[in-house]
Amino acid sequence: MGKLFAVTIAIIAILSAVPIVMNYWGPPPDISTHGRAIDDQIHETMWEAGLSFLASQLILALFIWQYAGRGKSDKVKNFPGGAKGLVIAALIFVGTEILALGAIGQKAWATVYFTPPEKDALTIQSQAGQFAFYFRYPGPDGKFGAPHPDKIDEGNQNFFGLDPENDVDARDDIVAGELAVPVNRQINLTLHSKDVGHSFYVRELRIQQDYVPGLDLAVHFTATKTGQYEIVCTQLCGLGHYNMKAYLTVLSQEDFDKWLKDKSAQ
Ligand SMILES: [Cu+2]
Repeated sequence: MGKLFAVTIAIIAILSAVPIVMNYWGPPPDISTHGRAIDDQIHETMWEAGLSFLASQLILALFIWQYAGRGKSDKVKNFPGGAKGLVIAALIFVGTEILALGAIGQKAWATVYFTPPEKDALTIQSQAGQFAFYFRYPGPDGKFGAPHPDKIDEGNQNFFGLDPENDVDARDDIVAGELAVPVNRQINLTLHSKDVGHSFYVRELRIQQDYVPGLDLAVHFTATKTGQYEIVCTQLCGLGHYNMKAYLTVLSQEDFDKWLKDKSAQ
C-alpha cells in the first residue's frame, strides 16, 4: 500500500509538470519593448520553482517507498543531532532562493515602473468607472482641459467632467471608448478611477496596473506590433466587472493620425 502511494505521488508530480514544460498555456506573443525581460523572469521563476517542487515530491515518494510497511514495533530512527540543523538549513536555502528571485525580478519590474517616460512620449489619459474604460487625447493644441468631477455626466457622455464652454483647452480634447496608439511610439498612459478600484490589463503588453481612486498613476509602454488587443479589468469592481473591457488598437502613425482626425470631427 505504501509503495503504491509512493508511485502515485511520483506520477502526479511528473504529470503536473508536463503542461508547463510543453508550454500548453503560454502567454500570447509579446508586443512591447519591455515584455521580454518580464517573460524571461517568469520563465526563470517557473524553472526554479518547478524543479524544486518536482525534487521535493520525488524525494517524498522515495522516502515513502523506502520506509513504508514498517511495523509498529520497529525502532524509530532519528536523524543524528535531531531535526534542528536540517530545519535551519532548509530555511536558509529557501529564504535565499526567494530573496534572490525577488531581487532579480525587481530589475525587470523597475525598467517599467521606475524609469520616467521619454520626453516625446505621447500622453493619453484613461479613466475607469463601473463598468467601462474611457481614453482622452489632448487634441491639436496638445493640452488637456482641466477635469471637473462635478461635471462628470454619463448621460451627457461627459465622462471626464470637461467644461468646454469656459475652458479653451478642453474644446479640442478627444474622448474615446477605445485606446488607439501609434506603433513604435512611447505612450505615457495616466490612470484615474472615478469610483472604485479597477485594473488595466493587456496580456500582449505584459502590463497590469491598478486604478486606485484618489491616486494619479501612470504607466508607459511602446507597442511594437499593429493589431487589436483586449484590455480587461482585473480588479473585481462590482456586478458588471465581468463585462468591463475595451480594445487597444495599435496603428501605423498614418492610420493613427487619420483615426484622431476622424474622432475630432465627430
Ligand atoms: Cu473594473
